[in-house]
Amino acid sequence: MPPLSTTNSTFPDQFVWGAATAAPQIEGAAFAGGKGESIWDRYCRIPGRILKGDTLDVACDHYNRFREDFALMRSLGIRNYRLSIAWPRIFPKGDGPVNQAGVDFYHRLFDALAENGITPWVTMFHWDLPQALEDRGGWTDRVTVDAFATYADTIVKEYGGKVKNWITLNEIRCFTILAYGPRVNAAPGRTVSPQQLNETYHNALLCHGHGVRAVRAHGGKGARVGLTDNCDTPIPVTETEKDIAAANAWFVERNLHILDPIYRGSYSPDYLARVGKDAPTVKPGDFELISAPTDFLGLNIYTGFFVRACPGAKYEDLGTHDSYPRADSKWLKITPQAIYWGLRLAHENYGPKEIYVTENGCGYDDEPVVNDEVLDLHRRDFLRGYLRELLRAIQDGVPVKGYFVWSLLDNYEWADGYTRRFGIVHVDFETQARTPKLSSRYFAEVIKLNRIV
Ligand code: GBH
Repeated sequence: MPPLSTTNSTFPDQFVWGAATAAPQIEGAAFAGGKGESIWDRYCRIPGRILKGDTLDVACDHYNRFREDFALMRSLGIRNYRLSIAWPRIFPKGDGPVNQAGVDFYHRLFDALAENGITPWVTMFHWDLPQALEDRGGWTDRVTVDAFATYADTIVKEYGGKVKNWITLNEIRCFTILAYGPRVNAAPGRTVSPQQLNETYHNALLCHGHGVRAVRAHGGKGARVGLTDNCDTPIPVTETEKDIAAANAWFVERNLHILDPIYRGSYSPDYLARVGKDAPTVKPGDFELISAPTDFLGLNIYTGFFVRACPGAKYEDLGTHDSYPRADSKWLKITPQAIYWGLRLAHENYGPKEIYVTENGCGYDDEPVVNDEVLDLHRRDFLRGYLRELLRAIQDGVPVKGYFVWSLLDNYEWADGYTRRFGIVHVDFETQARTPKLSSRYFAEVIKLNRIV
């Protein structure tokens, strides 16, 4: 047999391979160790909001099992781990007194990572706002911005010796627009006026700025920081000039309210025309804070929307038929090209120095363990297809430096509870047994050989 050609499937040297999680989705111990209540701890108890009424109380019990989980990561050869710190574990009321037990917990966790040779990539905020802050206005009020500034300073000072890669916020639009908008599907689930809604993400952008400021001030040597955004991603129906131009127009329209302030230091005239009297309040100094230079952009890319050129309009968004292939997560159409176009359009429009795919993966319902195995060939195929398109983006000049699979473990999938499983490692939520799925073995091989296998 001729040798396998690997020239077209090999990733650049030093490419960062990792797995991602978030504190509220895996830690459990929701009311232990002095942790304060988060908006999700409250929201998940509202009848009808969460599939099967699942709560975050126990989740993967990672709070008590992190050593075992890190040993498993190590055995799979996963050397980079994106995790989040639970704000209410550090400041149970959002601001005010620090909870020393929470501070100590993450010290132990970072030490255990180091012992296993795993590099942490730490998200400061992955949606678990302290409920006490929500009671004072939450994301609609600058009280949250002030509290976040203190929180960011505190954690960067505390852990800066152990953590060099910081991500400020995860997916601003999900904890603002989806949480305070007209079609609520996230905590706190409080619909506010259109003007207030625009304040929510302006406040989130300010927090991002404070996160960057905190890392520059206290991060120490080699500290780096960026935002993780989940840009809406179009796919040109044909990869031809006219459809690509249409896709680009769609991309700009759908993402400018978050990426323009960060990369250009202002809201664009198009955005301001669109929101009119509902524009957020911008105070002197806001944009200096928001647009402070970052080291990288994190992108979570799961799915795309098909767009084509349209006479007389900027684009046509085609929507998809029910029969379009998707994961069990209903919103997740299987569209490998989304990762190519999301990366490429972010690069062409905003030119971040480096881009990391901070999440990509798929949620399926029913992956039974049989003979100590989960044969998730659907996930293996999903990952392989997306990695191919990611590599194409690199080959076309997009500076993608790393990829984190979502997720290490099956976990609490927000409004979908424990039903939609995203892990490359299966979790039995009755016994807390972990079983690596076939996809984790596949991913381990990709990491080891640094190429698509
Ligand atoms: C990410 O969100 C999150 O960062 C992560 O915590 C999460 O577990 C992971 O992806 C998998 O979902 O039901 O129509 O209201 C991904 C982006 C945006 C996808 C909100 C689900 C809800 C669509 N998410 N969306 S809908």
